Amino acid sequence: LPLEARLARYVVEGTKDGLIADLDEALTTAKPLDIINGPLMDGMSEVGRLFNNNELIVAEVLQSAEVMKAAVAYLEPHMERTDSHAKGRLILATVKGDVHDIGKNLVEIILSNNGFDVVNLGIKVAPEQLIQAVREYQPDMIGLSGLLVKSAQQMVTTAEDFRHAGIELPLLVGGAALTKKFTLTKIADKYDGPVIYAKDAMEGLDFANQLMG
Ligand code: B1M
Repeated sequence: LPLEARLARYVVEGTKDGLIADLDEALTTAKPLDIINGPLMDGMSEVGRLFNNNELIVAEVLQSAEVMKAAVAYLEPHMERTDSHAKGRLILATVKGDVHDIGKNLVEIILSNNGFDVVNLGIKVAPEQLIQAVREYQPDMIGLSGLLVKSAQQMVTTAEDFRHAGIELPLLVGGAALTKKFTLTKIADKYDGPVIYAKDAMEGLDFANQLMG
């Protein structure tokens, strides 16, 4: 198999045998982020498709996620980083009821490599925990991730709770089940500050730079 197909296959099959050697080979010609956004994401999309067709069980998807995480962890030290720091602080979380964290963690890596101070609150983070964290960490921006359809609704609820708590910080949202339209209508409707939808982590960085950089 060609290199790109092999990289996608590690994710689909949930195996790490040979992964590092192939990542090293890929790094000789491609940038770490292009490896993630290209073959590794292709593998994850295939996992999603197979899972949707009941051809994979949750335990297998979990193994795929492990491979993806291991690959991202291996690639991270090879990523470009800027020397500038203290551009601003962002608190980041996967919303209540949702355990998906690979995309959120990618946002953390990319923003922290580019001079932002990121406080990663983890997964299944309830609005009250977020409000508490805003008070504790005094961020310049809040980032929410969620992949389930119900997570999009949870973001609306979270935005509403922020409004009641008087929080108007820029709110960056992303995740597979969200759309720009949903963000600008449903979420923004319940929030007093700016709400920005990012389709991927790089777009998240662009917005963070525009707002805080
Ligand atoms: Co789940 N899962 N999963 N899953 N899973 C999806 C999301 C699903 C679409 C699969 C499918 O059916 N085709 C489906 C959702 C259906 C729906 O709601 N419509 C689904 C389901 C149903 C479930 C369970 C309910 C299954 C079950 O238990 N029966 C369960 C939910 C548990 C829960 O959350 N309460 C579940 C569990 C899991 C695992 C634990 C096994 C595992 C997650 C492991 C982990 O994250 N640690 C898992 C996985 C791996 C997936 C798929 C296959 C891949 C997700 C992923 O990591 N993608 C996924 C199918 C798919 O997405 N195609 C699926 C790679 C990642 C880099 O992309 O997170 O989208 P993503 O991030 C992107 C952008 O979205 C964006 O940037 C990233 C790219 O740069 N982005 C942001 C994300 N957050 C951002 C925040 C930002 C900015 C950009 O700013 C703050």
